[in-house]
Amino acid sequence: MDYFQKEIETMSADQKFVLQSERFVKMVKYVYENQKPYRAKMDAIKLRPSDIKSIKDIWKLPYTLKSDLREAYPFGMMARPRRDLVRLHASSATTGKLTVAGYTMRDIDVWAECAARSLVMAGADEESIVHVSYGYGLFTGGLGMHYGGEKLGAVVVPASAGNTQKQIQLLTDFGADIICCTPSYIIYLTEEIERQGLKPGVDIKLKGGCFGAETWTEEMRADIERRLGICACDIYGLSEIAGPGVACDCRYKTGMHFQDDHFYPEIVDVDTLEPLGCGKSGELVITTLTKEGMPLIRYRTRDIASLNDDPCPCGRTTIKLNKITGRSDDMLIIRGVNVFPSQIESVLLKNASVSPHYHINVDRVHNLDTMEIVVELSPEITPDRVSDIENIRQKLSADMASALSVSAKITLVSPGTVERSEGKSKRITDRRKI
Ligand code: DLL
Repeated sequence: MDYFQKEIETMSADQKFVLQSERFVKMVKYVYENQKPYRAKMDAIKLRPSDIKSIKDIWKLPYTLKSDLREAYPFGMMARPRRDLVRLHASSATTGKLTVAGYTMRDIDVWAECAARSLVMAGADEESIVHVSYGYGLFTGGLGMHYGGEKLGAVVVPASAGNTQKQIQLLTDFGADIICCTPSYIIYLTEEIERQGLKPGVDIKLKGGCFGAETWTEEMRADIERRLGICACDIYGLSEIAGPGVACDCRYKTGMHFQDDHFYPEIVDVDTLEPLGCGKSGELVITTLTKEGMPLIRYRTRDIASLNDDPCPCGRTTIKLNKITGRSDDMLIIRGVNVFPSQIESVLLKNASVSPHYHINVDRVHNLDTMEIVVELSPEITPDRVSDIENIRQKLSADMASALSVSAKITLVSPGTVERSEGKSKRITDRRKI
């Protein structure tokens, strides 16, 4: 199966422009009439829905911020009365209140369609068994991929997160060909599969997976693909917009195909908020084009990424989202230098002596920022002498300093000692904020 909805996924640029413009003009009017906080923003700059003629006018509109959602907590951003909503999801903010999202039946349906498109991109079809190890609950990962799998007509195994031994038993007994979980969890599962001597392709029948909800690097992808013999697709989403499936890689991995008939992406400069063209890295801003329950116009996601419009051999014509490199609020400023955890991960994964399990500790000692990277030695490394470990440490230190332009203390620990995560991993402890 090549596509889930071919006509939409391979639409020409002209058709796309017409469709996006039609939906966008309607959306602005709908939001103005039904979402008070945004109406106030438009009124404040004397902008009327009739001033918006096509998607090209998007720059005229104000941004919606995470803080707008928090101020309207819990239901102030809903554009429909409660009787029209059928589901609530929420994601925990590091700074207190939950960010809540409400969905109508149609919103759930559109989201399931996008998740189904994503599963097909990862290699699924109606014959597939889709094993979902994302958590089911307020987090959108589990239910999002679940409904996507059902929409596709596949068999869904709602394993949810946790209980790794049971997950492996289900994978071997049911023979799932597609798995959905976080990248850090698939690494953990892979280790366990290897430890039990199970053979990918023989005992484990996986062919592909949709891995997302946290940043991960190309090096991590290569590691997963090599060890499991699968096609590892990056999948992006956020509960405020729709959960997993807003964008997803196809097997060519030329960037995540952004479902731009439903969600319109922009990249803006983090400081000046000037819109940036393809290839330039900045904050991802998303406008929903069809959402009913909680539509959002120019929502600043805080995610840092870039877009590309290069043709993809798969034939899909959507704009593509390059890998998320971090969140603007995840960015560490160490002695004045900007550092993203993904840069650290890249360096670690290029070094065969260590494994991709790490934790970053940041502190301030005598007014000076310090950064420690605690990383596990690779299980294959059995150093005979203390000097072997010291050599690995020195090499990593030097690689890190040249990649980050700032020095870090490297602490090597034994395999299996860095805490594993079943959902989103928490890789940073910043004591400067405690
Ligand atoms: O994480 C939805 C999701 C579930 C996406 C499963 C993919 C797979 P939230 O909990 O609302 O929703 O968190 C959204 O997670 O703004 C990003 O910072 C981050 N994120 C999501 N997908 C990716 C990805 C889900 N592929 C926040 N790469 C987003 C990097 C991601 N970060």
